[in-house]
Amino acid sequence: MSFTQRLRQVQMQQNSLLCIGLDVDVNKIPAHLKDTENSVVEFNRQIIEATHDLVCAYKPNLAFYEALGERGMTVLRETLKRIPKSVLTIGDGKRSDIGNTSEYYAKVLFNEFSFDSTTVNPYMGFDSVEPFLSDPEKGVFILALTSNPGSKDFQRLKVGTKPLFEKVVQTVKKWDKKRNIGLVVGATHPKELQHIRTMVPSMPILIPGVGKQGGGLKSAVRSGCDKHGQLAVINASRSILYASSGKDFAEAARTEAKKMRDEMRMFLG
Ligand code: OMP
Repeated sequence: MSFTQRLRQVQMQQNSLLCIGLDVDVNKIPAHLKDTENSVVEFNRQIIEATHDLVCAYKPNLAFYEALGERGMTVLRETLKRIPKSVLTIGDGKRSDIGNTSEYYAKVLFNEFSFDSTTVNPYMGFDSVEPFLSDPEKGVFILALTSNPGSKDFQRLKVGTKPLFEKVVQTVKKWDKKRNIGLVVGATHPKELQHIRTMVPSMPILIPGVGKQGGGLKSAVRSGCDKHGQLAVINASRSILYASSGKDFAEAARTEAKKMRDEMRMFLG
């Protein structure tokens, strides 16, 4: 089964488009957990336990685990163990390099950590992306138009008459022989998201940038989904993880995640 089919199945079973970004910042962990030996694992465990029925995916951003030094890899592994198999995982590393090195990045993400999918930067071209594509079951979300202000510096530059990000979308579509490629498009660009969805009617789109970055949920859902109301994976990290800094953090995360999940269903109609 291809990654795109897996995503459809999980979104149908979970009845959710929501992805929670497990971007755990040790400085923001509730005070009562800070003294425990495995505070980050315990924080993640409680977040996952409180929200796993509301999401289609969890997306640990590798930066937050690498920042923990040596123990970061153990924390990541222990976190992944706690994610039920009914939900997909996205290892957010935005990696890519010359083919030989990319092969090792792919090995780390897909074999060592067994992520179901990852984010990849297309700037170095096909040979840098190809090693991530070999297993049809493993998904590769390629950066098209990112949510941050700097996305205008390169991604919107004109190549001929079209912006570079459109060229990326057109090209990546041709690479998608195994139906395991998706795109990353920020919720902060609603018009462009709508246009990109018309260019790729049946490709997964990871949509970060709602919540703290100011992107709207309604446009993310209405413009990001395919005609079956699927394949948009809408990510929120800080707004859910840190909904409360008290002992009730997991409950507050659940309340926020449920609110988002329910709003998404409402926007789908
Ligand atoms: P919040 O702003 O806290 O919801 O976090 C957003 C998450 O999505 C972070 O892990 C970012 O690294 C990631 N992200 C973006 O914010 N913008 C993008 O364009 C792409 C990503 C990503 O690839 O996930």
